[in-house]
Amino acid sequence: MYTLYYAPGAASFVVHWLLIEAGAPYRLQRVDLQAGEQRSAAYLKLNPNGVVPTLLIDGQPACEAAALLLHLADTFPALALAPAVGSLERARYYQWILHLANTVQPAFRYWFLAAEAAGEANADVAKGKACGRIEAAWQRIDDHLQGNGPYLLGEKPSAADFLLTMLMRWSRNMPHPATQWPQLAALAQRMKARPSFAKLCAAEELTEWT
Ligand SMILES: N[C@@H](CCC(=O)N[C@@H](CS)C(=O)NCC(=O)O)C(=O)O
Repeated sequence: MYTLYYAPGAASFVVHWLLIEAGAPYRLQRVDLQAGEQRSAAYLKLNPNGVVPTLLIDGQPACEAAALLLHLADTFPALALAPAVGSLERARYYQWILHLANTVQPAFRYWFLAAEAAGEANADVAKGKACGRIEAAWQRIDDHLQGNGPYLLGEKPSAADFLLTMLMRWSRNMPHPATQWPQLAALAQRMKARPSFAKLCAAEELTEWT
């Protein structure tokens, strides 16, 4: 049994999505980020970073969205979302997940929380830089998908595409959302067509980009 500490549409989204794909038994525990519940003493015991997601696996906490994604893809091999360990495809799978988690995801924190990252006086500059970094990433990924797609690893989806889709969703209200890039738009369409995506949006009560 899993328990997912989540906030609607947040970095927990991709973990929730995999749990639904897997048909795994889980319960949801909503964390009110606006109210600062992520900084409560009780929550910090589970996740000292004070962020969502946290996943209780048999009662024990684990965190970091990309790590949980990798873990779930391996735990449920029937999903076929993780290439064989030791294969070249697996190396590329790690490459994409780490790139998305290390490079693209942190740029969103600068976009959404520029003042926290760079100070109030520098917030606009930081936001502009973050926007540029995110758009450059979309361009590079779109270039990759052109000829190598339709998914990041080629013909078949992997867990990396789920992480990419979550990040693309985060860009929906930016000046240039990811879906303005044609290959990314096609990938988003395919991922959103999965029955699990509608279930996920319903469970998180999301109404945008559904
Ligand atoms: N590296 C972490 C980042 C998680 C993260 O930044 N979560 C955000 C929501 S998308 C959060 O909980 N923010 C609350 C806060 O920073 O106070 C992960 O991928 O799990």
